[in-house]
Amino acid sequence: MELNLTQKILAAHLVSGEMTPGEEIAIRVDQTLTQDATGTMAYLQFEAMGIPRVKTELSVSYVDHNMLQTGFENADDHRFLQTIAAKHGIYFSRPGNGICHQVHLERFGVPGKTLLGSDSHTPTGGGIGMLAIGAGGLDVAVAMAGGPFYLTMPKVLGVKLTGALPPWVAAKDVILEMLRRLSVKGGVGRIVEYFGPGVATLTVPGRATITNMGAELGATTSLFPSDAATRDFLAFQGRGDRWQPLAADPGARYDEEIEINLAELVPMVAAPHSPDRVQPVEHFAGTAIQQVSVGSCTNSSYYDLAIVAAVLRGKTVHPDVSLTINPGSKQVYEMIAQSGVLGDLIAAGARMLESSCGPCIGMGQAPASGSASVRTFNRNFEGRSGTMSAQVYLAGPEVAAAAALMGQLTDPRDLGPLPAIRPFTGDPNLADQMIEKPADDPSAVEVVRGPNIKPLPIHPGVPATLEGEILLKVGDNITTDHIMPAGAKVLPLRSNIPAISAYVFERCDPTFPARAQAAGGGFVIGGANYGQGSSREHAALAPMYLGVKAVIVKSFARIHKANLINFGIIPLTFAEETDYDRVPQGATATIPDIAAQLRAGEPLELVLDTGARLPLAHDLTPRQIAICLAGGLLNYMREQ
Ligand code: MIC
Ligand code: SF4
Repeated sequence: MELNLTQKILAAHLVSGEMTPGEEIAIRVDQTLTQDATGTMAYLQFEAMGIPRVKTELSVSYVDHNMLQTGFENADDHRFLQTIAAKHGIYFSRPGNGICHQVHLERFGVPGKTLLGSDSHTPTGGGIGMLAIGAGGLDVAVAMAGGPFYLTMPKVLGVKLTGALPPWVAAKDVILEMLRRLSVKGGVGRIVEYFGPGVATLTVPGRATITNMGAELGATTSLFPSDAATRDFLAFQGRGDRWQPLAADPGARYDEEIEINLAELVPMVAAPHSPDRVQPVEHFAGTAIQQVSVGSCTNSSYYDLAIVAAVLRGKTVHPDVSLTINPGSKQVYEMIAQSGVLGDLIAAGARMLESSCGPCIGMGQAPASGSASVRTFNRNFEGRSGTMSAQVYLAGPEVAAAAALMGQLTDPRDLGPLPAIRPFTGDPNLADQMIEKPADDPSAVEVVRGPNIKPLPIHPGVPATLEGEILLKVGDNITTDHIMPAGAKVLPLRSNIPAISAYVFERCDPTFPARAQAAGGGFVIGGANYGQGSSREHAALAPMYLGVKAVIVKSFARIHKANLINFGIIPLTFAEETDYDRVPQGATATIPDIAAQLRAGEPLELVLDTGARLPLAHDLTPRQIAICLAGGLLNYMREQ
């Protein structure tokens, strides 16, 4: 039978289950990655499993998020990560070496392998034909311990690309077009596989931009074939031996199929405050802009920075605009330094930042009150920039460069012909001096823990009947940035669940943590696509610590739902979506006999003190039910 590329890679890694959409499957994980903001928890969990050395082919720990060191916390965490990596067989990418996804693509990714990363943008690896999936830190810890990764077999959405991008139109516009068509929930339960004659016209970094931001579709991952461009990319990285050609079989079928003619795309932006509010930039032409930020795991490759430099060359950033640049990796930084791109940027007045996530996760560069910012990033959720009143537009580097020059949103096609970028002809420096190999003698390594690293809270286990207050009712598309904000103030507390819990739902209702604790816990009610966005398991761990017992919504985003299960919060949905309207915040509720009913596969009910009895639904597998009832995956593993 003809297989598409997704099916081929999954079949080669299948440990259990049937590859029928909707069925639970388990796959072998070849590589893992973590970043610092999720990594400290992941390694504490790995440590708790008592496995001396990782069992994957390769595991890498990156430091790229918590790079502002306004107190001791982040630096302490970096030292913890460095020492625990050395001890347990994990490569360590030092702060300054770059953003995990960019560095992994350059230095470690391999076509046809599986990669599990504790960051939702792990699918960046799909740009070289890797099946790369984002997950919570605990799932990554299990993979490092040699366990398989469980997921619901997604549908495969084939996207046929035809034509070629016109001048000034970017790979970013391809994924913005996908978001315009499908929305932030259109990819849920799907792997997006690109194919067709248009693929060959896209560079590997361009493909990686597209698979990276496929996370914003809610997709499990996105995947490109591995072809001549992939071979050249790996050869440039001195890793040509890792290349193999990979593509769907001729005549292979997809569960769903759409087509994008690249030649018909125009420069676009995603308007505030959602990555799917996409329109051609010309609709917003003239909107005054006060900040332009180029970087993030979506758009921080050599070309992305070189095109900005080419637009600005010999000119100065508009007086109303602050332009910040984060090169995606040390390699990219060295390349722009050698080619003269860096000099052009500095001369034009760009504010050069380090190779890190930076403003993308609110680690500095919060915009001015009520101002507008154009960012080449992937998320523009309200408040994520660090400024609640900021208006953030997402765009490709061409649109960002035009805004930096003109001080307003401008269709870059109005700037005239596309300027030539400075070519890179130098030495990309493949020595990896900033990547440390694991220690030969683990017993000689002492793991250093700072005072901010607190032990993991333990779930008490699920009682026979759940009882509590409806603590909070929120609407559709609630992001993990709503549930557990990031940014310069909160991120340093990622290793300290009691402390970080004080910020749960800060952007929806800052009284939530105190109320939840005073009420002895309870329930959260949400709309559709609850928990979209980041993979941060803190959005489950901290609510668990505050006593949240179940979350009842219209529908869930994939990673967050898995994280809720992993930490013993039961993810339920309304059997009738309209029942959402019948649950008032503040009511007292019970879910009678939940443990017995779940085990027996019997229906559940939410019984309110208003007298209403609302039927609930779930699609938990028996394994997931056992995990929930044990109070999470760590308890469950201990029981096994
Ligand atoms: C993000 O982009 O939101 C993050 C920060 O990279 C997160 C991970 C985290 O919260 O640490 C992600 O996307 O998974
Ligand atoms: Fe870092 Fe932003 Fe990418 Fe998340 S989306 S990994 S914060 S650059």
